Amino acid sequence: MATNRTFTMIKPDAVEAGHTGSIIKMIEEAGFRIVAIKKTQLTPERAGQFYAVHRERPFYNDLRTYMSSGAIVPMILEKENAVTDFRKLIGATNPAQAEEGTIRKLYAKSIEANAIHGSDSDENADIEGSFFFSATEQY
Ligand code: DGI
Repeated sequence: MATNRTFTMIKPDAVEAGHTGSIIKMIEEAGFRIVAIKKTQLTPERAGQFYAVHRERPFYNDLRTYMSSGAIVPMILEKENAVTDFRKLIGATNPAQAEEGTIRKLYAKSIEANAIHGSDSDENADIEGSFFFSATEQY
């Protein structure tokens, strides 16, 4: 099976609460290789660009404000079936519906402050990874 890549970011609620290390440990123990990683903070404008697909949704403004409210830890990850397996590892968008043992079940506070992002397709993984990392930052 082909190795491929996904994009993730640990969101402001989880970084602020000091869960970065525990979440990275879960990711590595699930067999993902970290290709790129950094700590940064989005402006409201950049957060809006990242979530542009949701711009017509009622929660868009709140999401932009929340995603720019503190530091985030974006990463590019590699594994067989990376996109699908990573979505399983993080669990449902709403932590109340996330399965036991998933990152969101363990660490998310709410549907908005839900601890972590995971790309939903190979194409979006490429687009989102390039949003944060240049080609020379991916090893
Ligand atoms: O791919 P996901 O992050 O699981 O979910 P998504 O792409 O549908 O939504 C992106 C983010 O937008 C999600 O992680 C949190 C936020 N969001 C999604 N649905 C709602 C929401 N925020 C609020 N407040 N209410 C929602 O219904």
